Amino acid sequence: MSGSFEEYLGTIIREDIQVDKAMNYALTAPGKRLRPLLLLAFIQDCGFSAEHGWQCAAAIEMIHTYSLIHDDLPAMDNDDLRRGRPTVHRQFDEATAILAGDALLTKAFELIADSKYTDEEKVQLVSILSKCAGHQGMIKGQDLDLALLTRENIEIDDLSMMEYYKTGMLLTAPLLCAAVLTKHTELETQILDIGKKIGLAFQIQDDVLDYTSSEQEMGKSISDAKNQKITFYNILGLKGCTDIYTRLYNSAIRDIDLLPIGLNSVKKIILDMRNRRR
Ligand code: GRG
Repeated sequence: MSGSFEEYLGTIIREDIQVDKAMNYALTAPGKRLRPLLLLAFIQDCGFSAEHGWQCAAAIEMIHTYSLIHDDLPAMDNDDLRRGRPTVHRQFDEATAILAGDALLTKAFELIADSKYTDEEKVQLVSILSKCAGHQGMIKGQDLDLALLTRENIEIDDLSMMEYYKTGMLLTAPLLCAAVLTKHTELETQILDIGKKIGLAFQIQDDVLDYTSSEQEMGKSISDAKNQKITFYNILGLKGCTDIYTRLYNSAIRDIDLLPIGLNSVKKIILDMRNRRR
């Protein structure tokens, strides 16, 4: 990620009280920034400057960061390590972690509302982000995930549906937002399809990494095995998972090639995702 976007991220929340410190602690931690990268690559491929996308990319990263803080809480995965650092509730306390997550989510929408985008773009961006993050998006995925914990027979389709909502929708959001910012909303259907593929591929790969990578490499707690969660890895094994996620990433890249706009940098990011080790 370019130094300047990182610097910009660090300037958004002015530190005053404890919750601001916790927000910045989580937001400026070394995440992979995949969602901002996808958005910034898309708009640059369409001839816009990266800076044009910063506010929206930061808003998405804030929503993603909030979801990680809350996902790590004792009531959820109860994890100790995230982005190579103690989780927010371990570094601060549980109440502060809940507040920091809530505040990052709301701040994301403040950032869009106060941004330099046109009023029409703002409304479209808010609509995409609220749908992708909300009760018909990421939160729905988390709810399905909790429901699966008590189920005996879990099929691939159940996991795929849950992951589509939990991880896929927020990975699709940067592409949908970039389409708004570059005036390519006519590509929504194709983008939804591409997002679905990379979201599922990313999550299947995450399940593999949970078993094949170390906490140190991943920078986060490896808790699926600890929590005895059924994952793609349990059902399909290493080879089955690797075949499927590689096929999904490749298929997404072919879909991008069929679009009427050239998205070479986006394709490169998807290739990097395919080869990631964390
Ligand atoms: C409201 C208490 C409460 C909880 C909600 C919203 C939520 C909990 C959970 C969202 C689901 C979630 C955290 C999905 C994980 C998706 C995922 C694979 C995250 C890891 O993404 P990376 O690898 O992380 O891009 P970095 O740290 O690199 O940004």
